[in-house]
Amino acid sequence: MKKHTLRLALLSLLIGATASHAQNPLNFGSDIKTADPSAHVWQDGKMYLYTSHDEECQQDFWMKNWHVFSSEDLVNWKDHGAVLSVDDLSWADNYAWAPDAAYKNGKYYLVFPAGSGHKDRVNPEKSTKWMGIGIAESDSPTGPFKDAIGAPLWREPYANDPALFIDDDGKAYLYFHGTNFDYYVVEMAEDMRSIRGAFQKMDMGGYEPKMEGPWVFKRGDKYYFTMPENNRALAYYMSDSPAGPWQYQGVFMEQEHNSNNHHSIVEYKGQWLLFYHRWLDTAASSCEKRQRHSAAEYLYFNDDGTIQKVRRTERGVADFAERVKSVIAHKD
Ligand code: FUB
Repeated sequence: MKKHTLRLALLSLLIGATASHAQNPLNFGSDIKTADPSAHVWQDGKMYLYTSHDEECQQDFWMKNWHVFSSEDLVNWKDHGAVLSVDDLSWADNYAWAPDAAYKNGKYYLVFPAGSGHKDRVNPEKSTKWMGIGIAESDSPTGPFKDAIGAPLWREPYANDPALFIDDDGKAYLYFHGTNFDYYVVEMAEDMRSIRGAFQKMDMGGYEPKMEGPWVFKRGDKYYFTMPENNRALAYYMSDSPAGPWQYQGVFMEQEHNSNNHHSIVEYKGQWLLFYHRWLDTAASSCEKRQRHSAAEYLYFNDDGTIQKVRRTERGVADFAERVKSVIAHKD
């Protein structure tokens, strides 16, 4: 009996310890529901997450604003609030979907999809929904951001899920999800207020599944184009150039609950990190459905540059600060 009680006590201690170290979903200090986290590390050495914001129990992805969060240890996050809202736009009133951000010319840019109208799921021909991509700027990484041109960057094709990649030579490339325009890239003009040149169809090596939410990053001299394949499992391509040709490498995070995922990848303090969202049951919620929450995991590469499979964990990057400290200690 005594042995059994001791075992139980040890078990609850262990569960308590694990729970207190659980860091997924990320703790933003409130029960705000966030999705589509785009991670960036700016000159001040902090990690910034630009996210979309699901209203409680949201229906059909009607979303109104974008938030920014910052952290230095990936455990304690500061919510800088809604840094831009569809109410600030003259050309859209809904669909504040997956944003991204960039730093160029001494300014911070928020690139965001927004739109108007309704999607008619029963009679799609009656749908009036339209989406485009806007660009907003600020002197601060935490905004507030101001719509830089008072219009979308273009009206056709229908597009959302922008990802901005600034290469080492300062050129800015914009990737996105577009109707009949997936796997296209377009350069941004130097002042970031318009696109430069034509949309370029990228060579994806003959494999072009349905996708949304692209992300591009560089590691060493290799470029990575990552995306949720069929809007679900995270998959990637590699290339020697930001515009391809790309070679498909496979899935690095499996799908969960047949639900969408949206992600970003960044190196911070020597660790490669994957930010993504999970659809989780929310106990204290007024609706009986899963809602989206931002989460993070470590990302590991093989010697040949390929990405190792990532599992979703509750612990996430809870030990980030200790890890960074121990890497520094081992270097000394
Ligand atoms: O958050 C709204 C939409 O859901 C995003 O734009 C897609 O990538 C998916 O995550």
